[in-house]
Amino acid sequence: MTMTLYVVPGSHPCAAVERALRVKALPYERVDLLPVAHNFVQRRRFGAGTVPGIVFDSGEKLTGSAAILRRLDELVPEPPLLPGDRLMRAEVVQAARWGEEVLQPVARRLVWAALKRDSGAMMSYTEGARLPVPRRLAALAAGGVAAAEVRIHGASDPDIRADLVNLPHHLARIDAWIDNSVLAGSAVNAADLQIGAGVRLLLTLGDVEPLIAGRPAGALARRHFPEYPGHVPKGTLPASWFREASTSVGARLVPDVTL
Ligand SMILES: N[C@@H](CCC(=O)N[C@@H](CS)C(=O)NCC(=O)O)C(=O)O
Repeated sequence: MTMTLYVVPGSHPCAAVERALRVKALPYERVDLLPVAHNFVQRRRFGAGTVPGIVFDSGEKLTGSAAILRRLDELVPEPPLLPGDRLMRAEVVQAARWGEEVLQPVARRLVWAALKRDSGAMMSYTEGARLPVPRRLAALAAGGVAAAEVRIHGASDPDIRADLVNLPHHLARIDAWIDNSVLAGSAVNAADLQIGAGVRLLLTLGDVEPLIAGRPAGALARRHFPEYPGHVPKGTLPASWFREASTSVGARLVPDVTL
């Protein structure tokens, strides 16, 4: 089976799917697209503007990391991305959905907010990618791209400050899932991939990395995504936002991790 995977370099849902293809030892061709421009390309090819998108050798086309992971499991059942045990499977499905619907946008917002402040760091996310335009040109467009992505994804300053207040709760939830073996079990599953990729992207932010580094969530991300492009230096996001988040009412609440 051969397939073509359409990605934006550094995109975490794309990384999740790419890792799934490797877990299943499936050969694929990867096509790197540039952020914002990818929207038009994807819309034309798939009818939906996001990455990842995949074209199977049958001609079948699919976008959306969750849908692609599900389809990969149908087409190539071994090794499975969902556990055989019914109860554990339900937990993994729930965690994977949270990883896509809750954590994924948080990581995306934080990265674009940081890149808007330091657009020079954007090219670090394209390391190892084969860009469709000369790198010099891509670098020139970085500032405009970051500003557009901040608008597209609603990554305004108040959004980011709220994300930073919520982040410890998200990390506590992930650590609890690891504790219950929903994540980081003996076999990699769909939730490891969705959540691991989101945390791994967050680890590329020098300002956020210290909040994650020593935690089980950080180890999970590095285990499944040892290599990940991109780095935004510490000090890019205002330090006052982190102080404010750590002293907020939200930070004093016991994280709700009843799973
Ligand atoms: N939940 C979807 C989201 C896909 C998504 O939004 N991908 C981003 C890149 S990480 C994208 O293409 N955004 C559109 C844009 O940037 O214009 C998935 O997991 O596939």
